[in-house]
Amino acid sequence: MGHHQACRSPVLTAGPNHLDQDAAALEAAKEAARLLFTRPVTFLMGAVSLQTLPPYALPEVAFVGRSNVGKSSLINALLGRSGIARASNTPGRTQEINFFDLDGRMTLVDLPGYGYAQAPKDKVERWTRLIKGYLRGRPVLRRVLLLIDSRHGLKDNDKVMMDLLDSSAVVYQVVLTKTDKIKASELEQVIASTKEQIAKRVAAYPELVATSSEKGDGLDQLRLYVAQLAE
Ligand SMILES: Nc1nc2c(ncn2[C@@H]2O[C@H](COP(=O)(O)OP(=O)(O)OP(=O)(O)O)[C@@H](O)[C@H]2O)c(=O)[nH]1
Ligand SMILES: [Mg+2]
Repeated sequence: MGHHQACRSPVLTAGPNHLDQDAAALEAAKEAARLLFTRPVTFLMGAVSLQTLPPYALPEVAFVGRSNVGKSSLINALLGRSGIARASNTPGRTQEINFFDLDGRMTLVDLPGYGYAQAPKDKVERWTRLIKGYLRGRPVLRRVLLLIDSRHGLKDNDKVMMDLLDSSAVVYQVVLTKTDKIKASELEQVIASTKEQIAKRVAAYPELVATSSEKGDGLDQLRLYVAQLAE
């Protein structure tokens, strides 16, 4: 530090120094978040009923959204590993609530999708009961990531899900998926309209994240959000 700087008043030097510190802190947090997602992951269990949910332990982050929106793919992409969560072209692939332990620091939860029209009615009812029961009755659930296909935006059944989360006071954050499938201008539009719609919601986290599990866009940003919730 030169003579110049030493002579400046503390007030004048506080600004830039603080910005440096903030930027350094942010970089450190990003690095820690990236690191967390390289750590060992273990599949804990798949629950097919509310009676068989695992006991409360670590903070949980749940991946929720319409069938085929990309929940399982996003979990794999965040972890940089394929095949941890089962993803597939067939809608309705994930049929139970799957719990993954991330390094004993948090639990990632992959839920069955909703809104799959071709699914047999009794199955849909069973899944709906299971998803609702889990989302309403889980004290360790720190945040729901509500996945929305960036090509489609919020659909009626997403709004029903948001109603449920609002009324259960579960904080949810919208994550747009499959951004590699649309143009940048379209993405901007869907971001703006989605933000406008979540602004009126009581339990919605105001910031959304636009992601592509395919290309990796937005994953570091999402890792940072999720890592803040780890123990
Ligand atoms: N292009 C592209 N395709 C994606 C992306 N994410 C997921 N997909 C594809 O979308 C399909 C569904 O992905 P899944 O991850 O199985 O979706 P899901 O939400 O877990 O589906 P369910 O378990 O049935 O509810 C698969 O064919 C994926 O390869 C993405 O970011 N970009
Ligand atoms: Mg799935």
